[in-house]
Amino acid sequence: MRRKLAAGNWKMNGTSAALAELETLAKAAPPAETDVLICPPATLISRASHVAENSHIQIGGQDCHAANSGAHTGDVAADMLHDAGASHVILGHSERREDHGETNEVVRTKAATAWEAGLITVICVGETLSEREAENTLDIIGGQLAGSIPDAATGENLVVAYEPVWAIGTGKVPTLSQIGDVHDFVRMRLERRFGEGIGRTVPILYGGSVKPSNAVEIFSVSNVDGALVGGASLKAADFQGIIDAL
Ligand code: G2H
Repeated sequence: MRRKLAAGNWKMNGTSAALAELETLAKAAPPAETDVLICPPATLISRASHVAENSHIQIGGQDCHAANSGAHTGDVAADMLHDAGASHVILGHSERREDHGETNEVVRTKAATAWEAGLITVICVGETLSEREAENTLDIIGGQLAGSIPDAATGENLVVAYEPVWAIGTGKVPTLSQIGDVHDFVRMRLERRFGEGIGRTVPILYGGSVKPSNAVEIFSVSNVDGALVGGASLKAADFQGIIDAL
């Protein structure tokens, strides 16, 4: 049985005061069969891990470098995240692909390094509006899956997040059938490449303007195993509403 995952991506938001929101989440009753992950900015990971200790909340990074160490000013290595208390790392978010020119190959190399460090990777894929309008969505997603996920995927080290770029932070949400089509396609590609055992175990998250008010219907779609949530993960009450909808 696949576990469900509610993952919060705080992006470049939050200083010490934001840990109060995490504290509120950590005090809530643990949901059955659902994992809860918060990915704060790198500066807060260590303290967030401390706040979340002995609770059901797991802590993750938002990116890591492809190398384990070295002369890479400003970057963070996967084993540093792990050492700071992270269990997961988000890789290949469209904002990283866009702002930092991350290619599928870069994401794949980072994922391999993250797995060596013992992290679970949340690998993001998604099409732009022009790619959707040109009816290239599944080709783009297929290429990102093939190029960004290393061969050594297991049911335990990989989560895939489908985030249509045009739905991120815009309030625009795809129709349920658009979400379902892509999630079914991702599941099919994972099963075909990694075999049914692994392919059926990997959780597939939807991301892009998920809120407490639309979470129930999004989670009703087949092969939607949870959400990667940006804006609505910043306030404990909103994110708890999404967790409760899973
Ligand atoms: C998509 C999502 C979180 P938001 O990027 O990764 O952000 O929920 O704000 O659209």
